[in-house]
Amino acid sequence: MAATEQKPRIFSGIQPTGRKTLGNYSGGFRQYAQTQETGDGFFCIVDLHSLSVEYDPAELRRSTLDLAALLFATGLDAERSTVFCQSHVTAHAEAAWLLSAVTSYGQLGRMTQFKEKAAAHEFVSAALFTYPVLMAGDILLYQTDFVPVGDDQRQHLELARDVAQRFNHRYGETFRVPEAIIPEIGGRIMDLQEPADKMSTTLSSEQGAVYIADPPDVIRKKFKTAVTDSEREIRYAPREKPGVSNLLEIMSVATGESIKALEQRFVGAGYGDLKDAVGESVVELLSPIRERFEALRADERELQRLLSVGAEKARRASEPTLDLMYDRMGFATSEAGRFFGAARPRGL
Ligand code: ATP
Ligand code: LTN
Repeated sequence: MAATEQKPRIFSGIQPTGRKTLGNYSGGFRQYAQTQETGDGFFCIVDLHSLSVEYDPAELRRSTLDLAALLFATGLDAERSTVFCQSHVTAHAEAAWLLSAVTSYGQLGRMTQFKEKAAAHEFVSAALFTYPVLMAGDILLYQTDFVPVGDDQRQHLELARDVAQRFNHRYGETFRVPEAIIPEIGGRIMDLQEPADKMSTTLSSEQGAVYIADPPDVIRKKFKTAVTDSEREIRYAPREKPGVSNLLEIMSVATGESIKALEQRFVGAGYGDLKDAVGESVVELLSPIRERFEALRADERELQRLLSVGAEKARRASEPTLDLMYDRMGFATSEAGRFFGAARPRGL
């Protein structure tokens, strides 16, 4: 089949460590479920990425299954989409090494996420530094067209595109050059207490982040104490009024109403009214997700079964590209070794 007749390939990754936030929902989960409607979606629980900062091995196992439950609870369908674990598909680790040869050391050092996380940890691992190379491999192995992510991943996506182009230039056409899809509204949800910073799984305070698993009363309280400003006017102006603008974006994500419509709705209202309304809209958004999540996470065997179906599909989809990478880079085949030429990646 010609490439143009295929559905676009969608790929995104999400880390299994830490409690997932409303920011992850807005820039991540929400988009995954939407893009699955039009594309051929691969959604990867990036457990190998989680080694880059200190973590607890016993917790990783449980939180990996929890994240699978959350991906299904937010609307991914195991029949239509491929949901799998990065460590179950060894091509990811292999691709990262091969691609490190075409990744610039200087560019890795300029990554904002690396600088922020390096500053926050006493032990800075080499994995934290090379993290974007593994991410580039995740995406490129699947000949991905679109990558739905939050705004914080823009720089990593740029690096993945550079790596693809450098490889193609040096070794011959091998990868599709992927494009990021970042939502215009809700691409960067800010911390409720520090509206100049993004709401972060690892760097936000308990009060600054809303967690998908927070009970309704906790959510309401977090919004009641959200930082705003000393004016009274409810309008969208992210630079001058980051706190209020963030609340409007959150409400737009939760209800589907435009920012304009919300500004009109709140003409003459006070910040207290806005906070209550946003809190309520988020409770309504997250409650059904939390219920589905609780039901799904109870059945560990079923989650493991679904992940093994996903891993098999992901292995089959990534294998031809990995073979082609080895081939193009000049690795010899052994008699029993990798078979070249039998399979080609989609579209090549
Ligand atoms: P950390 O906050 O520690 O950097 P993370 O939450 O960004 O971790 P993941 O859980 O892998 O890491 O992120 C999954 C998705 O959520 C990514 O696409 C990321 O861009 C998106 N995301 C994360 N935080 C936000 C936010 N505040 N607003 C919008 N999208 C976000
Ligand atoms: N770096 C991303 C997680 C991630 C990812 C990916 C996202 C790893 N591999 C591939 C999109 C595509 C993060 O920190 N949120």
